[in-house]
This record gives sequence, C-alpha cells and structure tokens, in this order.
Amino acid sequence: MAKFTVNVPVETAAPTVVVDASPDAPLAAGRHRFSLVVVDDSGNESTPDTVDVIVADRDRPTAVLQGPAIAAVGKEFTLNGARSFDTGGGTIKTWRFTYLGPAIR
Ligand SMILES: [Ca+2]
Repeated sequence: MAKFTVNVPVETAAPTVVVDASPDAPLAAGRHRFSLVVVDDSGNESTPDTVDVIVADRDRPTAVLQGPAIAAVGKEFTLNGARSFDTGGGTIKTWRFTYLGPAIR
C-alpha cells in the first residue's frame, strides 16, 4: 500500500500499487486523478497517462425510527428518525416517513 500526496510520485518495481485509504483517512468523495510515467531499463521515460477515479459513498444508510408506545386519541405525537445513521462518508439528507395503515399483530 502507498499513501499518496498530491504531486509526490510513488515509485515501485511492480506494475500495481494499492492506494492507501481507510474509514479514518479516506480520499474525499469526488473525482481524483492519478498519472503514471514508466521508465525502461535504459532510463527512457514515457509521457504520462492518467486515469480519473470517482470516490463515492456506496454504503446504504440505516434507518432507525422511534415513536411513542402509546399516544392519546386525538393528540399529536412525534416520530423520530434522529438515530438513523450513514456509513461510507455520507450524511443523511432526507427522512421519508410513511404511514403504512393499521398494524396487524
Ligand atoms: Ca452512505
């Protein structure tokens, strides 16, 4: 694995490299560009080739819905989705509440 810093080349003797990233130190979501220059055994350098890699949040969030166990007839009550959470570097931006009708036990 290699920790990449902008414009600091990482040289290897192998054709692949693992880009170091973890939940604690992620690459930010978005489009990231990498380049490769190869050097032959005579010291000749190629022109660079580049690739863009899109880093995206691909993890589904988890919904956690809470409500009162009992509510009085004719009185309002609150449904609370605040304990819902997301992983993968995103944040929840919409809470979609739906009434599903009388519950069957
Ligand atoms: Ca997510």
